[in-house]
Amino acid sequence: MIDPSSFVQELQKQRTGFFTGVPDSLLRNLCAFITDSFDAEHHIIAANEGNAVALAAGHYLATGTIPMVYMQNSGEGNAVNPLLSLADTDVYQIPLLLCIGWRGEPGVHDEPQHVKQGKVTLSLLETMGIPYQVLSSDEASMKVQVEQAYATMKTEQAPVALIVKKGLFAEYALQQPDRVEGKLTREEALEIIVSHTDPRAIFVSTTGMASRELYEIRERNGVGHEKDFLTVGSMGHASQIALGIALSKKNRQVYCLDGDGAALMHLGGMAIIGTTKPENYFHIILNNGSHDSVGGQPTVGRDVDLVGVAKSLGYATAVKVTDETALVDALATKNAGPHCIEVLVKKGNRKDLGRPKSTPVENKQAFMHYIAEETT
Ligand SMILES: Cc1ncc(C[n+]2csc(CCOP(=O)(O)OP(=O)(O)O)c2C)c(N)n1
Repeated sequence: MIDPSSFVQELQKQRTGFFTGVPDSLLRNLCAFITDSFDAEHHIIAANEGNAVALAAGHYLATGTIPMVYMQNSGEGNAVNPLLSLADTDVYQIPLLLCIGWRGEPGVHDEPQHVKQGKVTLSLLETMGIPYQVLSSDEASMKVQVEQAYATMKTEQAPVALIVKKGLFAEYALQQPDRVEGKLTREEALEIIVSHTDPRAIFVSTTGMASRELYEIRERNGVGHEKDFLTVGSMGHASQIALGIALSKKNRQVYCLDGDGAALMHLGGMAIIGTTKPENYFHIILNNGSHDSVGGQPTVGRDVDLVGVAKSLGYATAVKVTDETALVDALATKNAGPHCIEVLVKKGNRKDLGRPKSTPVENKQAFMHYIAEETT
């Protein structure tokens, strides 16, 4: 195992002093150490991985020192464009150290949304012409790999990736005081939403614990899962999946159950919801000010006015609620949407929270069947 502090020290020896990225569960200990160790000028949790690459490129342009960009391999997709059309040797030749968590590594059991990404993680880098090494769990070898990565970045003037396997980094718990307040847990908020909406309502839930909690609520209630589309991967896209459904199912209420991190990741989607104006659309943002599902690293969700954003982008109504009564009132609106309900929730989840037992394809089939037969 590698101590996150000794890994970061190796990067600092190479003059790296700027860190940016989107948190990942496999990089949880490293992300927590970086979050605790660097101030806002030296560490920025980006809205998405493509933004992180661009932010790091800006740092390089301004300082000539090589920044570090961390991400889950799911985020490679978001990063492909700036890696190939900005940092690449054929374009601006910008050296960046990429640190990528390898979910779905072949041979290691993982959730379905990680399997394909895990299989193509290395070949995707090869296709992009980005040299990589799978980081060693032996401290001395890790140091050599880091030196080699910097040597390559300097000679090639291009990004290089270090791939991080599950369990590589030693435990490091986030020390930062938890400044996020909330009365309801995310799961309590979801329970209230499910029980105060039309029984024919359709739900599209976001990536991470929210989808797992929604699944368990249905199990507890002894009902099926056919009303719910669980966006287990594709973080940040639940709101547009819900929009696509709402536009074609105008006689049904469609609820996007979003996270603050996910909503911020592709915030532009809210402009499309606000201007498309689906009257049957509810955008519920469960705001815990953090990437709770992957370790609780902070987002800027509690520092920005999401209600103001929704209003300015054309949502018919937008409210912020903190307790059950206000949430139930907001859900009871009979006015035409789109509506935005920001629910301030606590961080954290039940320790015994399970995972969906059905496959994504089974989920999709049951969902499509349900909404097809309920068209009229
Ligand atoms: C593109 C991409 N980047 C990163 C991740 C890893 N990831 C999964 S859930 C999550 C946090 C989501 O935060 P938020 O939407 O605020 O919901 P919360 O977990 O706080 O309920 C992250 C970063 C991912 N799945 N996909």
